[in-house]
Amino acid sequence: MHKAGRAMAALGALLLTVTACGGQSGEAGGDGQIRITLVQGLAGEEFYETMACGAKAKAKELGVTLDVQGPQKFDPTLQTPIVNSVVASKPSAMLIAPTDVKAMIAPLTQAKQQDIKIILVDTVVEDPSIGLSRISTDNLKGGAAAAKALSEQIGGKGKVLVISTDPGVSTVDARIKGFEEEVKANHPGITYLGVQYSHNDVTEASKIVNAALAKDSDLAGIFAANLNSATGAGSALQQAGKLGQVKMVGFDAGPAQVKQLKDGVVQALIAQLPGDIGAKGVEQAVAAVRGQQVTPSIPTDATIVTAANVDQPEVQKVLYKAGC
Ligand code: T6T
Repeated sequence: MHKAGRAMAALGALLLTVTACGGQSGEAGGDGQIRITLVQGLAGEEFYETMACGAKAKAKELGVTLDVQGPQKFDPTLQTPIVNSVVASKPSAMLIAPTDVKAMIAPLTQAKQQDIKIILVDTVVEDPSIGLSRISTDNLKGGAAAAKALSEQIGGKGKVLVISTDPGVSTVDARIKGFEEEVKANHPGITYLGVQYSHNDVTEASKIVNAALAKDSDLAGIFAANLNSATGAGSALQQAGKLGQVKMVGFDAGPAQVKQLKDGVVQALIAQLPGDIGAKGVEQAVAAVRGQQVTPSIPTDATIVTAANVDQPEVQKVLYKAGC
């Protein structure tokens, strides 16, 4: 082969090699395109849809590709196969809200071993080595704020029940801890009835409230630790004609919850900033892929929404949306 010919052949071969390995996970693709996948805790739910909107807007701004996937139930057995298929698609980075602190460690360890940059948004896993950055509401503080708001509503005394999703979900577990510590420390007049779990099911949450009302007709207050628990608890209070008689504080600010607030079913909502969490997640993922500084822990704010401030423009901005 002519010398020049041989050189061209060698160059050709070299080019081929680069393209082949350019698609490595954890890096920008051969085309320099950074590809990120957001794995939600629950597809279609307003908290995670609002998060996806924030992530998409930031991805567009930074010129990176983002796709969004999520399970039909907030369940690690449904989220794991999604993570496995994402890993097989070799993205540069993955944003994920793990649905269980233990069960999601194994699939995420696989992703990490494939050098996929992992950013934890909203929830976390127990293994601190997973997640280059963890971005979430300060849920302990949020739970304490809910206790203060509820205690104010019931005049600091009476029976109080907490409704959560499932043990092993880092966010709601922290909210309960914050709530219980605040009640124990500063609200001696409150009789704490403990926490019951709705498995993130609206109907189940309603059943729990109906049973609680049958057992304790003098129930004074309810703290519902997330969107579906709150929506279900609220509709049970409405059906039982307990509006305003049993006070409620709910975490999150989905459309159904905002309607319940305006109807006087619930007295206060703790609105997180899921859009912010999504946007910051993309920022940290891009920084990680580009080998730049990554911030290990980013707490995001929350806003107490009441019937008095819900129509204010700055509060309207934090209410969750079903789509972008
Ligand atoms: O409260 C949010 C989220 O923060 C939590 O981790 C799971 O439940 C929600 O998505 C609301 O349903």
